Amino acid sequence: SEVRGKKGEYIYRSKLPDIEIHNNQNLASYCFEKIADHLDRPALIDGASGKQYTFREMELLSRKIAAGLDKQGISKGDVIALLLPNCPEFPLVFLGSCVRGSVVTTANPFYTPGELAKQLIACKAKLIVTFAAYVDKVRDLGCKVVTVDSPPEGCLPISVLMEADEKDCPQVEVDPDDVVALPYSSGTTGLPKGVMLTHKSLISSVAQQVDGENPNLNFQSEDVMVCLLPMFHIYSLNSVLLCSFRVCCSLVIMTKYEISALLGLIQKYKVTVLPIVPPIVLGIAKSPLVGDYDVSSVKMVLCGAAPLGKELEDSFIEKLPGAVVGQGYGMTEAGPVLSMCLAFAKNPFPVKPGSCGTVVRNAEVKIVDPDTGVSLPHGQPGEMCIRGPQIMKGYLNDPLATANTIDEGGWLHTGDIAFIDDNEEVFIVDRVKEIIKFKGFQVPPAELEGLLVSHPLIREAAVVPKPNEAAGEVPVAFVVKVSKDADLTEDEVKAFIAKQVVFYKKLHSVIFVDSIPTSPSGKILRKILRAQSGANLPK
Ligand code: 4UV
Repeated sequence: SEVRGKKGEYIYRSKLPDIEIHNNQNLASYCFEKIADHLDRPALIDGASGKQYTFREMELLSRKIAAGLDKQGISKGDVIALLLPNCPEFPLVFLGSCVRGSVVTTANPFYTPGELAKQLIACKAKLIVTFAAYVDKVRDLGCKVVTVDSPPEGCLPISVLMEADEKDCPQVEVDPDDVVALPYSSGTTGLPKGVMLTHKSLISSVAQQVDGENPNLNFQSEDVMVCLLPMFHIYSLNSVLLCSFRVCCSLVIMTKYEISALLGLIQKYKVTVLPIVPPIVLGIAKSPLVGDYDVSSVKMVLCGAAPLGKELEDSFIEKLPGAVVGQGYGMTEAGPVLSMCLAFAKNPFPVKPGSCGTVVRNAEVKIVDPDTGVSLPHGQPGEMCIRGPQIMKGYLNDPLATANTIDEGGWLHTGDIAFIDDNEEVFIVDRVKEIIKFKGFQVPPAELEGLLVSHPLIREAAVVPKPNEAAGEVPVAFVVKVSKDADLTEDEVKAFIAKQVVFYKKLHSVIFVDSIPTSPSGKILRKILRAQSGANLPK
């Protein structure tokens, strides 16, 4: 393309050679491509109950579920919602939906009815798969509701999907650009939006990680991975579920993360691959329990979704001396993986602590000056941009937000400030986007600001991150009251928000101010507030 040819552009690539990626097929066919030799291997193991599904059963169930979805009126391109904590049914229904040619949107089952309504109405979800405990939150949305456990009145049992006749499985031709997954993300600005990930995007992303003679993430069918990260988040959906299916390794599923339960599962199933996030790294580094379990099977620890400090990484390595510890850097819109630690490769490369890995193969990265758009050489920090077959098709029904994120040259702008060192490793140093990350979960300031100004006594509000050891960041609000003597306390504001949002979006503190600093164009000057949120409050 013309951008590539421009003189003076600095473009970064993986140290691994490009590979041929067969991304013009159904994502489910791609995931099942190698199962023939592993049919009786456990694909999914429910950690709590021990219940297992082999690859043979998983593949058969994907066709049964596709038939069941069809019977329930789900056509190609229709959206179904998974409102599930981690459980075997999540990947089974996801794969069934791939086979049907429908689209899965994922949401946190702890979301409030308000949060769920916004997403499920916007994407026109037709059917929801959930547990009985969450049904009341989605009753009014006019969707069919299927429950994994015993169905409350008006809902259907999951047997309508799992026990359908696979002979009724519809033959569906998918186009590589058909959407297969629709996670929600606020991206670089504004409210959460539906991220259209296609069969091509997800096949490409998985291939960039685990395919090729020298895979970037080298795990094989003999490996055992543990899935404790929430499946509704793209990190788990892609790098844990889809990657494990592609290589035919076993996946031990944890519904509720708890450190001793995790250590027990590692010991029991001889877990070799441990994908986690920084708060769990912290939990393990600090836990005296690790010595009570045999965790010597763990050979690879992948951390991502939020920054991992070097000291923390060092103290963690002491607990798991036999493992290679490294980071992956992802963003929902990027498909999601942008860079991956090359020490995880089959023929590994030397890497530095604190790096987020090297750009994945079959993709290009640029670091641009956020003000001028000029691309920058090694060592200079700027906005990380990525291009490749794995990035999203766009935001659902939002061409403007799409155009603001993917430029005419096909580059996806991340809103992360990073530099690439002379060893081609990515170091994230700052963020120019609004998003706050609480334990790796997205907290979109625009959503909280919208709720705050809906309060009759609040005129203006701005929400910014404040550093926090346990969570990485927590949201704090700057609030302007309608008048100086308006009767409104910090606790009242916190409670007003808390009842409307999932736990990790709750405000940590509220600071009453006379005005919110804005640019001449009316944009909140978040940098100023971020500095104040760190300085004004006790750490
Ligand atoms: O959209 P999102 O919630 O997406 C993610 C996805 C993360 C990963 C990580 C490893 C994988 O293997 C994988 O499949 C997915 O978090 O949030 C995107 C933003 O989170 C920050 C950064 O600001 C992104 O734009 N972030 C993600 N990973 C890192 C990170 C990291 N390793 N270090 C620092 N910040």
